[in-house]
Parts: sequence; structure tokens; C-alpha cells
Amino acid sequence: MAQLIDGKKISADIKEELRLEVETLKEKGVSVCLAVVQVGEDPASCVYVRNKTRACAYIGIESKSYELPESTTEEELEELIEQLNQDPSINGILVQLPLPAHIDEDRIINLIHPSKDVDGFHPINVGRLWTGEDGFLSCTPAGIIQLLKRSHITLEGKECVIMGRSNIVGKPMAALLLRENATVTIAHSKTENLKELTKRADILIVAVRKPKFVTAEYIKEGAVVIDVGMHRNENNKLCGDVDFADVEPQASAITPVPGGVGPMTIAMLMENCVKTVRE
Ligand code: BQF
Repeated sequence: MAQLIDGKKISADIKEELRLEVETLKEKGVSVCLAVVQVGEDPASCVYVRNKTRACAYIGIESKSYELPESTTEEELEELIEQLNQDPSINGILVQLPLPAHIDEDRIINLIHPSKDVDGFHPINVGRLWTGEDGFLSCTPAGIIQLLKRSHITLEGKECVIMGRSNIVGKPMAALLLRENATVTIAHSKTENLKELTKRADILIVAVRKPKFVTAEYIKEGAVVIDVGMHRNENNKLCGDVDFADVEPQASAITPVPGGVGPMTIAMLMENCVKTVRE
């Protein structure tokens, strides 16, 4: 039986630590405010935004919601971002992705001031990550590092394989694992002999955006398996990129979906929000 890595519990621990820190900050007259910007009403995005504003409320972070219609132009969104950049009462800016197809995501990300970039997507923060300077970390990879550390899984010298090369998960995940002295390989859709590669992994991070893509054949006996996927099946049930029932007997530790990486993404967003006001 594999150890179940409980993201719900670990994220609750982190949120409790942050709640106490925010309480102390309030006594010193310091408050935190997050601007949450959503364009359109994609149902999944609505759930994610609600998770984020709820977490803010729990921790004592103020949140201001900006719900814009699907028809919002890029110029209108840019104007809002610039206004939030200038507003000293706003500490962090979160623009929920994906944006509608007529808006250039990269342009918007580049516009958010790096000091308010709590998603850690701005190229300045990406550069800081790769050079080892202090900055905002991409929430999902940062959450995965916390999951592993707080589960007492050592990273130093371990062979880590990341499946997926996105700017949001795969690439920053590689940087963070390197920082922990792991040996890192990124596999992607063009990788040859994929299973041979993934079977070498002591720690396999799966972010391929394909439901139940990874089966036992991809896994070395005793590997740690981290599932970043988030899909809804025919019965509206959540599942990941990993076929959990098939892989679990082969793994030494594994994250469930839901209750694995997802809650950690939210916890690390909260961490970044608090970081905006730390000394
Ligand atoms: C859980 C996200 C894909 C694309 C854009 C808790 C979340 C999810 C699951 C959540 C995600 C996924 C978020 C659980 C935010 C994670 O209990 O398992 C929380 O809210 N997430 C997002 O903002 O954008 C996404 C996945």
C-alpha cells in the first residue's frame, strides 16, 4: 500500500500558519489585499476563484473581486491591471487563467507589476526563480515542493522526471527541484521512449493534461507519484492525469485527486499574498 500524500491536511496546516501570521501583522497595523480578476464565466474558473476568495477570507486576507464579461477587450483589461498596479491598497493581483481567446495572456502577465505578481508568472519572477534570487514562486510547483518536504520525502540526489513543459507547472517545477539538488528531466509530447524514461524516476511529477494517462507501466516500483491533473469525467467526478487504482500498488507514495496538489496551489497563493507585506 502506497502512502497517501494528503494535500488537504498539509494545505490546512499551511493556511493555519498563515492565519496566525496575518493576525500578528494586523496587530502591527499591516493588512493584505488581493485583487481577483476573472474574465468570463468558465465554470471551472468560477470554482477556482471561489476557492481562492474563500481561502483569503479564512486567513484574514481581504479580497476584491473584479468580474468582467467575456466580451471585455484586451485594452479594457490592461487598463484595469494598470489601475491595480498603481493602487497602494492592492498588494497582490491575480488574473484567473485561461483568458478568453481574444486576449493575449502573455501581454497581460507582463503588465502585472512584479511586486504584485502573486502567481509568479511575470518574466522577472521567472528569472529570479532560475537564478535563485528571492521572488514569487509559481503556486503549483511551490505547493508540490511543500507536499514532498512535509511528507519527509528527500529530494537531494533523487532522479525526478517531470511530464509536461508548461510555463505554469513543468518549467518552474524543474527549477525548484534543481534548487533542492535533485536530478531533473523534463519529458513532453515529443519525448521518445517515454516509458523507459519515466521508469527511471524516483519521483514522477505528472502534468500532461490527459485524464488517467499514466498507468503502472510508466512507474518504477517504489516511486513517488505526484498528479497535477484535474479533469471531470462523464459522472462529473474529478480525476487526475494518473490512473490512481492502477498506479497506487506500484508506488511508495502518491497524491490523490481531489485532495492532493490542488489544495496546495491555493495554500501557496495565500503564502505569496502574505509575502507581499513581509519585511
Ligand atoms: C482539490 C487549475 C487547471 C487549469 C487552471 C482544490 C483546486 C483544485 C482542486 C483549485 C487549478 C487547479 C486552479 C482542489 C486552482 C487547482 O481539492 O483537489 C483546489 O482551486 N485550483 C486554477 O486556479 O486554475 C487552473 C487547473
